[in-house]
Formats: sequence, C-alpha cells, structure tokens
Amino acid sequence: MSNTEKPSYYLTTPIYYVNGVPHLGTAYTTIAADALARFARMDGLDAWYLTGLDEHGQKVAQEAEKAGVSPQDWVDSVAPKFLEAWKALNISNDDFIRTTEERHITGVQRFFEKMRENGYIYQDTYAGYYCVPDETFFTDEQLAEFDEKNKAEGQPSVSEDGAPLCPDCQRPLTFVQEDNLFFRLSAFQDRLLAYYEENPSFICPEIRRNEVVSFVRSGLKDLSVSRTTFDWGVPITFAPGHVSYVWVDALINYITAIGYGSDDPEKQAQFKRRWPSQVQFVGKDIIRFHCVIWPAMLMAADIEPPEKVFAHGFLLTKGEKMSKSRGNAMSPAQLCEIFSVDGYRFYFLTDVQFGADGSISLERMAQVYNADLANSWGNLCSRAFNMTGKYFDGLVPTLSADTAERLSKELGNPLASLAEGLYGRYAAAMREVDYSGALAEAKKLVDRANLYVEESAPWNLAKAATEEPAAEESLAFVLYNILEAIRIVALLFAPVMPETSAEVFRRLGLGDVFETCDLEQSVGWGGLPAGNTVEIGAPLFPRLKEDEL
Ligand code: ME8
Repeated sequence: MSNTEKPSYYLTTPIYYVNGVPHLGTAYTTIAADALARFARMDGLDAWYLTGLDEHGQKVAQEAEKAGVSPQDWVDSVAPKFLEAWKALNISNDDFIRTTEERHITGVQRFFEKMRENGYIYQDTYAGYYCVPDETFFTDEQLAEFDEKNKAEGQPSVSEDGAPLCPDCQRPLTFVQEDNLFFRLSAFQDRLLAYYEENPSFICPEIRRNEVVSFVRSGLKDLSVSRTTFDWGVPITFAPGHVSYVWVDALINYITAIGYGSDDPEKQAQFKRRWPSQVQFVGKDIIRFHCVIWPAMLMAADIEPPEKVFAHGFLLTKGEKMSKSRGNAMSPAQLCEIFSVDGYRFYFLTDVQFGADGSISLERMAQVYNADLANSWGNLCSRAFNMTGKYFDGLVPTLSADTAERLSKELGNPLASLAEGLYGRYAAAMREVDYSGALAEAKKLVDRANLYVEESAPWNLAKAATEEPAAEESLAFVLYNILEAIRIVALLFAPVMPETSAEVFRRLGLGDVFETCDLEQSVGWGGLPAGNTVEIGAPLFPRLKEDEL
C-alpha cells in the first residue's frame, strides 16, 4: 500500500528554544514521539513526525547581542547541535522546522491576518511583568498567588533588587509597558470548555485535563500577542513596528510546517491531509499554551484544534526538575556512551511512566540496563544464537509442519501461547501512549523465553540426540520456538530500540522490514523461515560493571 492510501498520522514535539543545547528533558519528548512515530509506521499508518526549533524572541535577541553576533547567525550556530543530537539518538523525524524559515514566516503573517479579519485582534497598551527566559507574561493575580505561596513556605518572591520572581523558573521578571496587539482569548472560554467536554481525550493524561478545565473555568484574559520594543520576530503585516509574540509565532509552526499559508497547491493539499494532528507531545510546563491558547487561536482562524495534546511529566534528578539553568543535567551523549543509544531510549520509556514525573539516576539506569537488557534480552539472544551455531550449524532448525504440531501437543509451546494476543495487548498500550505498558508486554515474552530455555534445557536434548533421534526433533522444536520468540520481541522492541532490533533481524537472516512491515501480521507465530542462517555476533548489551559508571 502506498503511503497516501494509508491514514495520515501526524505527530509533533514542542519546538525547542535555541538558548541551550539538547538535554535529557528535550531528548525525552523527542524520543517518546519517535517511538510512537515508528510504531505508527509499523502499524499501517502514514506517520509524519515533526520537530524543530523556536528561534525568535527577546531572549535570543539578547543572547546574540551578548555574543556580538546577529540573531540569525546565533540561531544558525545552534541549529546544527540539535540536528546532530537527534541524529545520534536515531530520531526518525520527517521534517524539522525552524521558525526563521520563510515558509513559517509567511504562514504566521497569514494566520495573524485571518485572526484579525475574524475580529479577534485589537490594539491596546500592555503594562505588566514578563519573564524573558520563559518568554511568558504573568498577570498580577498569578504573581499574587505565587507571593502568597512563597510567604507560606518562607521563600522569597522578589529578587535582591526588588523585582518579582518568575513563578515558573524563579528568575527576576522584567516590567514591560508597550503598545501591543491583543488576542481576544476571553471570547473562547465557552467554546474551549465545550471542546474539552466533547473531546475527552484532547488533553492527556486526565490530571492535566482537569488542571486545564479548572483554569479555563476560572476565566480567561485577553493575551498580548505582539511586541514593539525589539524586532527579532515575525513582522505583522498590518501593524508596522510590531513583531509576533514569540509563543504565538512558535505555536503556529505545527501548521506552517505542513503547508498552511502556502500558495503552492501541493503544500495546501498536504495541509488538508495532515491537519488536524493526531498527537502533540509537550511537557506539563507548557500545557496552557498548547491546550488553551493554541486551540483558541486555531478556532479564531477557523481551523480545527489537534486531536490530542499529551503532556508528560518532568524528569527529576534528586527531586528537582532537571534543566540546564539548574546545572543538574547530564548530557544525552554522555549517557549514550555508557548505555548505548538503544539502552538510553529504553530506560526513559520503560522506567518512567509516561505522563507522570520520573526520578532518574545513573544508578537506576545501570540497574535497568543490566537487568532488562544485558541479563534478559541480550542474554536470551546470545544463548539462542550460540546454540543454533553449536547444534544446527548456524541454521534455523527445520521441522515438518506435522512434526511441529505433534511436538506442540506432546511438549506444549508456552511461547506460542504467550505470543497469541500479544499484538493486541502491546498495540493497545502503545495507542494509549503507555510505553512502559507496551514494553512490559514484550518483556513478558523475553522472560518466558529465558525460563523456557531453562525448562527445556536444550543442552540435555543435544546430549540425548546423539542416541535417540526423537531428542533431535525436540531440540529443533525448542530452538525454533526460542528463535521465533526472539523475532517477535525484536519487532515489538523496534519502535524503542530500532538499532538493536535491526541487528537481531540481520542476525536471524531477515531483512530490515521495520518501516514497512505490517506489525500485526508480522508478529503472528511461525514467521521465521526454517533454514535461515543465524549469526552469533557480539553481545547486544554487554553487562556494565560499577566501575564503568
Ligand atoms: O518551551 N523533563 O521550549 P523548551 C521532561 N520553545 N521534559 C522536559 C524537561 C524535563 N526536565 N525539560 C524540558 C519551549 N523538557 C518552547 C516550546 S512549542 C510551540 C514552543 C521538554 O526548549 C518538555 O517537552 O523550553 C518541555 O515541554 C520542553 O522540553 C520545553 O522545551
């Protein structure tokens, strides 16, 4: 089936700020979206995965000035770092948008024109506090609430110079007074609440949905959507001297990347086909932008909101949100060197329940790596490939269908039984964006296969086979079952650990089918062709010793 005949499945990550290098937090969202994109492709959908960079705004302008370069040169110097990092993590994005690209700028301008035409933009004076690092406006009510909370906890809510601190990042806020354009966000309260009600899975998980609903119920204020005191942003065509507020500019990336605002009929067709998106991944820090402002902006421009925004939790190290500004971030590259890229991807998606906050540590990573990958999955593969080499000259054992059926009745086949219905359980978890749940299903087959090796003791069958041909048949049957379980697990692990699964497939003499296979059909029992050459190879996940950390 060609891609255009398959249902479109469009998924996105936030576009990250260029003020820092890729870190564990941004890598987390990017890996999670990647695993879902890879699963969707294997599951018969025409997935389109977008990520990119948020390159405008006051913070970028300030940083560039500090470095003595133009903002464009500054962002051009940072972008390759993200591209390299995502490549190193095996991210399979189909597009990468940068908000300084022409296709985006034109789209943002058209979007503004549309909102204005529909009566949702007006000019007024803004006077209030702004967090430059977070590029966020704060209302007096929000600051009062923060002040009250901090007083109760004995924490300061103003800096040494008397500037109020940002409720999100605790850095000093800047007072801004400007003639700005405003978006009539307040006009969307009822429509948003109705949208949440009619689309219960728009905001996931449930806890975030409740948070957003109660925020919107408490009333919405119009939002300042332009800035006039600097020019590093998208110029607004109908308001000379105004550039778009960076968040509004950034949110629109999700549609400009797929052709919104383009005059090219092909791009317009792409927009029609891809939008609304199926899943927009974000961290819980930016749900108000994505679940309140973004759908309201889309409604104001007569465009449907996305189907789902999934807000995951924070990665915490020693109980603190891990972030570059706090200096407690370990780099993805350093960790990949220790755990391999697949080991890294696996840890974050299996050990942190997607949606909740997750405490991460090097020690825990090593534990998970050694238990699940080195001792369990890697060891199963090593044993099975070695035994195939030793007992069957490196060929997948051949048995007639009749013999296999007879032995199945006589000896039982717990692996085939467990594999039955496995796709359904795994795919259901994946569709719920429950990576730990999906991986747990695959791990059950790994564990059962390791136990099966012990129970069936192929080494004893091999000894007996020298005297009785029946044992030779049993040995072939047992080993085939183990190799077949390995093939199925490799398929199910592929969205999370693509490199290792491709290697396992190669060692089993199978082609690289992950992008094009029909997962449901492929995980059906008995797909491994008898007679295939099996390569032993080096351990997939060498065990880590403590001194290697
Ligand atoms: O907010 N744990 O960009 P950003 C988990 N440019 N995820 C984390 C994390 C942590 N400790 N730290 C960061 C922006 N993230 C805007 C987005 S979109 C139109 C504009 C992830 O570089 C998480 O996905 O600050 C979070 O929402 C995002 O990085 C913030 O990235």
